[in-house]
Amino acid sequence: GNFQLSDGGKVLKLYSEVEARCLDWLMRDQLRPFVPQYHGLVTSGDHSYIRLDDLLSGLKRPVIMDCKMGVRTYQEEELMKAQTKPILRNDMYQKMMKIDSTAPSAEEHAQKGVTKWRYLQWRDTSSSTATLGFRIEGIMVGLDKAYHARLQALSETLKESSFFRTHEVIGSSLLFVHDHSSKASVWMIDFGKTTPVPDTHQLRHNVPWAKGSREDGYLIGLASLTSSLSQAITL
Ligand code: 4IP
Ligand code: MN
Repeated sequence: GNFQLSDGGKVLKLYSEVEARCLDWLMRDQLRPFVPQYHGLVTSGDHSYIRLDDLLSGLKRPVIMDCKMGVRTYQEEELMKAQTKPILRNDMYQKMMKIDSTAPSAEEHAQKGVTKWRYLQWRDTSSSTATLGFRIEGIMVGLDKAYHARLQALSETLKESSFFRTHEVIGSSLLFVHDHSSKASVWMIDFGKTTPVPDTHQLRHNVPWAKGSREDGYLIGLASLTSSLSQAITL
């Protein structure tokens, strides 16, 4: 996340209308205990921010892990844009080259650019996102059994949540947080690409994505993550 300022137990994150709408809903949803509490908008100069509880506030030498959830990290509209009016991104071509100089096609080498969809899709298939439904974006050192209980509780709550039933959750993370004095916890964060689906269209979250289905594979990721964690704990 692009956190800008910390503000006495709260953090200010650059405003996104999509994310603010999700947070408004989540404050009235069953999932509320699993997200940082939302304290509305703050404007400073030309910029607006959303004000959230600082999940690391009061922790000593906190240990964290950020897992990006779902079987894809691009929105369907990104695929459409790539097919209808492709915009070539040189920065994404460079990031791709840095990781694997054989990844771009001859055409992409010639253009020195790739579409955002191509880059994100390549990141998804070359990481565990496409196969396991999550990838670790930032790492911690050490595991805690309390994480397991928290993930179990989250999984139960997701079944009840009207927000979850009605939103395509893309690019959102589960943030694992603990330090040596307080209990471990897990939080859902980052809703900048999470959008409602029409009333007639409820998402299952536990099936593979097919173009147009809007499915995100969130529960595929949660199950893989939970079982990876169980294996790690018994080591
Ligand atoms: C990043 O790639 C992430 O996918 C960002 O997603 C995405 O931001 C960036 O797109 C893309 O360059 P790397 O992590 O491989 O560097 P997130 O913010 O969810 O991590 P979006 O805009 O899709 O949120 P650009 O277009 O912001 O560069
Ligand atoms: Mn983002």
